[in-house]
Amino acid sequence: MDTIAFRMTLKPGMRDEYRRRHDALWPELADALRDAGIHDYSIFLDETSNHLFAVLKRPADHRMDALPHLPVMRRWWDYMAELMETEADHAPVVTPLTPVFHLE
Ligand code: RM4
Repeated sequence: MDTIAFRMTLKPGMRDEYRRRHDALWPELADALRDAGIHDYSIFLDETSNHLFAVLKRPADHRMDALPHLPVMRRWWDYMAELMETEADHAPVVTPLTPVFHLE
């Protein structure tokens, strides 16, 4: 099992709406994320920079690469695009984070 982390960016003033939408995460999207092998998925906001730090666990045989091709993922990214910095196709701008420390 791997833990990975990545950074995304929230647009200014969108914290409450971002949280509200994730509190009401579509069950169909939660199923798709779990089917891809994701679990223990958390997102933290740095309110000084608007950076979102996402951390999740996944097995070696995860299927996260398929997520951008799923209609439910594309619908979610379209829905979230007004709140987040995105690529032209509405996928969030993602910066992978390098692990530098871990304490069991
Ligand atoms: C985030 C972003 C990510 C997604 C989570 C559930 O705002 O869209 O891609 O995995 O929501």
